[in-house]
Amino acid sequence: MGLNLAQKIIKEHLVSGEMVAGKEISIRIDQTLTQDSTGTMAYLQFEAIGIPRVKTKKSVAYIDHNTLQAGFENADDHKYIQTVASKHGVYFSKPGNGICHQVQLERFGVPGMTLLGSDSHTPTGGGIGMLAIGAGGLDVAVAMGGGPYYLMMPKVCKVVLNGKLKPWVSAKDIILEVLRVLTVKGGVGKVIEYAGEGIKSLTVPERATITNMGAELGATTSVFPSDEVTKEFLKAQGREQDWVELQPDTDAEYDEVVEIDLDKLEPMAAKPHSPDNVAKISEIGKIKVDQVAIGSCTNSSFMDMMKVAKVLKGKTVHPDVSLVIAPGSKQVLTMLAENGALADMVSAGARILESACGPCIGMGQAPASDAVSLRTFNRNFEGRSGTASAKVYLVSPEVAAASALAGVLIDPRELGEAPDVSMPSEFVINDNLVVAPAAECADVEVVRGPNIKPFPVNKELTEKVEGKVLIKVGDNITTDHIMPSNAKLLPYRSNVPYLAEFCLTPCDPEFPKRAKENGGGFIIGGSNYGQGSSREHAALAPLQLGVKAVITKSFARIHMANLINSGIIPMTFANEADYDEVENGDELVLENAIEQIKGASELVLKNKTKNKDIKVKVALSDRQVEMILAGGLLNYTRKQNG
Ligand code: MIC
Ligand code: SF4
Repeated sequence: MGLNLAQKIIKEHLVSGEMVAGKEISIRIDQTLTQDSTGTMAYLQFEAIGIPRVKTKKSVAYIDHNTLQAGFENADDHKYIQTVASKHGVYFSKPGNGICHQVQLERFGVPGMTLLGSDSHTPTGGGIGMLAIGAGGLDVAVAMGGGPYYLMMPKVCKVVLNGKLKPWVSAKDIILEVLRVLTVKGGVGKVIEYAGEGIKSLTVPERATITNMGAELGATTSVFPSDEVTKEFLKAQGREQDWVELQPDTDAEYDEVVEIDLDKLEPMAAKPHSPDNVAKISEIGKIKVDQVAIGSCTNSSFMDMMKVAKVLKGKTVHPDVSLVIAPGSKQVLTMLAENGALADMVSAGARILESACGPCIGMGQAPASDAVSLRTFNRNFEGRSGTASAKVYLVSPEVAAASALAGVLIDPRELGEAPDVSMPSEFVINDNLVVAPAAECADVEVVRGPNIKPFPVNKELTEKVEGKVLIKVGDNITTDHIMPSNAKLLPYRSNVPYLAEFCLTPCDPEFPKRAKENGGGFIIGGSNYGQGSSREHAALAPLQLGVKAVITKSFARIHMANLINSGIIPMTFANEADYDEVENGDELVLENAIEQIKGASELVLKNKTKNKDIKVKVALSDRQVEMILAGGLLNYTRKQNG
């Protein structure tokens, strides 16, 4: 039987396990990336592991998330990351160089290699034919140290793209359509592999828009073949030597197939408050728009920006609209400045932001109360923009630019002929904002500001795990609910005790207080609990507050791994109906915890308040069982190393 693309790359990197879907495997990691908001934790953990120099082919530390620097905290974190990176053999991408995923694609991504990143949108690298996976900082720290990355062997879903996109319809509309079909849970446990005639007409940055937002499907990753289009892109980036051809075998098998006719797609939007709440622009109608934000790791490539500049050229942004644009990288911004497109944007009234995540993670540009904000980003979870009452629609750059002029959401096809934008045959290459690591570890002193606090580490599992239900939440709870991120909180990513005071507060402002008063306890969640970001703070903050287990209908992949890494037991209801029976304040106890966790996948949890047994599942590999027993990955690794 032939192999599909995902299986080929996995096979090439397999360290342990059998390539059977649902079984734990481990793979060798060639490249890693970190960004500043998850990076401090990743490097603190790397230091705790105690390996002097990274063992990957290339590791890069980016500063792109928190660039406001409203106080010393943030600048301190940047200094820490720069010095710790230099000491341990990691390249440092300075603030201003761009959004990690955009820069990684442009300058470092190599088809066929594996990339592990402490950011959930790491799969952007799938656009260039990498197996690029998002993970918690600790997993990335282990990978930097040369350890393999453990994951469940995914199923592979083939998405066949037929035909060709019509004018004004873009790559964003393709991934919105995939989200409409598969939903935010549809990719869990799967790699999404793109195939079909239609991919030939998609450039690498367009493919990267699709693999980037594959994160919103809950997928392990998404991947495109590496073909002539990939070669052209690498050549234009001066990296033709990095190209290899990668195709699935002709008799490759897939677990699932989805077909999409590109000719039939229309401009679409994901309506508030979920990336899978997708409708055609023509169906949504001409709603009034207050803000338009163009950029983010999904849609900030040179081509995207050129389309926007051409729509704006010679026009003026509607008086009631605030338009902000953040080009994705220094390369993109330089090219826009050199060819005059930047002037077209500015003279139309766009406010240009630095090449960073910015409004996507609530770092500024929070919309007005009840405002409608159109964003070319990938997530529109409630409150993520920084304004709880804002209504965020996720759209393509074409829809965003056209609507910024019109003042209402419009189908850009109303503007007539679509702008003609083609891939440059040469990008402007200048990597002067990438600082190479020091040749010798000893030459660098790591600088640690007062905001960098020790992170919580769990203890070995006890015989009895007991406590109260501290909170009960519904389906699709995101990491933005569990550990909110915005301009006020992002500076504290290396200060878990402070962050913990805000844990789950969007769901219940009293949660941190209650958790502390009760000496910790249990969280009850619905399905797809923990979707979204890779931030392990969504596990570390509950750990700080004494949370022992989280019981849900189902988990999102990265968050579940982060809980296990923190030694918090992820349980799922064996019988989903039991979710309805558990209430806030109920006293729960897992007797003989060690024996139960070791012995069976189905455990009995007692609800003492209701005098009822709840059957729960703990779907852990043998290694994960050992991690829970040891009290998390760090303790487990230390134990392994004696
Ligand atoms: C996000 O888009 O939510 C983030 C901010 O990039 C996160 C990482 C983080 O929380 O620092 C992600 O996607 O993993
Ligand atoms: Fe940054 Fe937004 Fe991309 Fe996350 S999704 S990496 S915050 S641009």
